[in-house]
Amino acid sequence: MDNIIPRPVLVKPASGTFTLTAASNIYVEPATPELTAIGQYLADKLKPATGYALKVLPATGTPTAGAANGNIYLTVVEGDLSLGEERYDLTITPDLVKLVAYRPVGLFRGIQTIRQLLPPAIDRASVQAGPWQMAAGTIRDRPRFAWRGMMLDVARHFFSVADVKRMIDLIAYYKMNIFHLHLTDDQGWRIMINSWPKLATYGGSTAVGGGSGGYYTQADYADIVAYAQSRYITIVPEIDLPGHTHAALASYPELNCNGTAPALYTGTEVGFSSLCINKDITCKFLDDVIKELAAITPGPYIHIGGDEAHSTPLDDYQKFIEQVQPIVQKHGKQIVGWEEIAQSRLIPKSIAQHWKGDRAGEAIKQGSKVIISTASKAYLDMKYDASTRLGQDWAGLVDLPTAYEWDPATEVSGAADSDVLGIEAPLWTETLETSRDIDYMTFPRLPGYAEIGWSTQAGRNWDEYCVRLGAQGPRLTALGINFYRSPQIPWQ
Ligand code: IFG
Repeated sequence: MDNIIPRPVLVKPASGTFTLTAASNIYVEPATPELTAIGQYLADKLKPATGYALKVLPATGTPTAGAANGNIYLTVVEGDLSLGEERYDLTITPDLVKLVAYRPVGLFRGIQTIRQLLPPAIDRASVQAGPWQMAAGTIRDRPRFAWRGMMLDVARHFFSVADVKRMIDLIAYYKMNIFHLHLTDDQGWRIMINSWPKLATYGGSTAVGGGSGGYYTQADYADIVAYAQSRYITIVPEIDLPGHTHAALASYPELNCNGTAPALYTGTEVGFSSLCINKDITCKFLDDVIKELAAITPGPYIHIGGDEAHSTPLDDYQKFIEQVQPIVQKHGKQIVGWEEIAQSRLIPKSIAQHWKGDRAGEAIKQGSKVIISTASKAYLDMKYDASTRLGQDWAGLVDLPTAYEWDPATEVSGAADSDVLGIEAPLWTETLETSRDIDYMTFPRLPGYAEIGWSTQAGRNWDEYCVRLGAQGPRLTALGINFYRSPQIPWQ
């Protein structure tokens, strides 16, 4: 019970073990469609390695002694939501695994703990020997931060719906709840906007290095969103504006101040592009894009980028950000932006994402909340060390201790704990082309970010954590993850 990542709030081991068998049932109460689906998710996760087709059955009250023989019981009860909707209590005895939550999302988070309490082979894709035992004990758990996420840049290099779903499933295993999709940039526009189709068909036709690119149809995007929702993960779509817009400018001549569309760009420079701020059609473009994106995004957030607008005069930039915010609000969404947006007047409930510099403090002074993605600690595209083939090093080298030994609450000077929504680890893909490349830079640093987001700061230390991370090695292997076997970790 002492190898779980993220570390639970309270773990009380007890004597004895629970054994999962082919005769075990998963009981849910109340047997609503949502709880039944959560029960089926667990059954589906346990089936490949055990070969058991566990039944999901309705229960009325803790299963009786007869039925309590080696069963799992998932239940949602009325409870104190002041400690958040994701809290859960897990009690394991030799007879019964009982998971109690106060909202279905808490059950889903607790199921990840159940998965980690079973032997590492449980995550293998083919039938293994077993026995499938869990140590008895009690766990009470809930997250520290509400925003615990990863960002994937699908603009520099494009990644398939299947690749994106796989990453969503993996961050769910570590109880993350936000997946930020960086959909547009200079090298590619990756989401179909029906009123401006060439953004995707032409603007999405290439990538860094000149490859074939690609884009998500609105049906693809709906598929990704639904998959994330089934794992209680919110998709945050980003349309990066007014900089990082070369792909859009290349797609429509009328968007350019000089009425001429530049050629597509396949390099890796930043800061050279800008929408034409003082053109009426730019306003129509913004409204059309945000309207369509909001309509297919059930989550509350739209990220409008705002970073590295080095080719937008400051007064134009300030005007632009003040122009975009009411458009996002009109379409019913909350605005998120990289911290440079704090150079403008921000509307209430806007969110600034700290990555470098000191604008996040200014956003807080305006009443905004912040997400912490400090490049020198949380950028997953930073090399582990000088020998790392992939990635960049402009923010420094981010080895495992560097990625773990910090507190989001103290990254922005003047920020109170309540100003910090949480943590997000961005993965920029200038140098990454395959799913295995994504794995290599994301793991094993991501479990640490998940722990920073979920677990209490008190008691978190590298010497204790690195042993727990080492014990995750067989699980990462079982999950088929191409992770970097850092020499800094005592891998089991
Ligand atoms: N900064 C740029 C990204 C990407 C990154 C690579 C932000 C907010 C450098 N903007 O990070 O587009 O190029 O590490």
